[in-house]
This record gives sequence, structure tokens and C-alpha cells, in this order.
Amino acid sequence: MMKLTVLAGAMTLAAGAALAGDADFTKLDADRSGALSLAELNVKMADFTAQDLAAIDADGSGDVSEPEFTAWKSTQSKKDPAQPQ
Ligand SMILES: [Ca+2]
Repeated sequence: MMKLTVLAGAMTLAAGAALAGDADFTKLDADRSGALSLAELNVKMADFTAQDLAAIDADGSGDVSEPEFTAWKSTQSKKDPAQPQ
């Protein structure tokens, strides 16, 4: 299997569910529903679980809205010491 995480790997080694630095909400939202399902998140983050989603899903809608995603992304980049500048 190709290592699809090569580009992001350097930034996301610390946590399996860490978001690829280049991941973009509109790119992840494959069906353009305006929210990210677990399946859509799994395209970029194969080991992202329903539990991870629930942790991001502030309003409990079962998917990740853009504000939720943005908030989580900023949390991730602050938490991840391996992220290069
Ligand atoms: Ca969607």
C-alpha cells in the first residue's frame, strides 16, 4: 500500500488522529454537505474514530461543521510539538 500520509506524516506523527496540516475543510467535504462525516474525515485520517469525531462535534450533530473543524484544527496545531514551522 502506498504511504498516503507521507506529505502529512512529518507533522502528524505524534497522534494518529492528528489532522494533516494541509487538510482543508472544503476538500474534505467531498459531498459538499457543509459538514464532515466520519467517512470524509477518514479519507485524510484513516484512524480517526467515531470517538474522535464526538470529541470535535461540539453541538452533537454527529458530524463536524466548519467552525468545529477550524476550532479543532487550531487546537491540534498548538498541541502538536512535532509540527515543523
Ligand atoms: Ca460532508
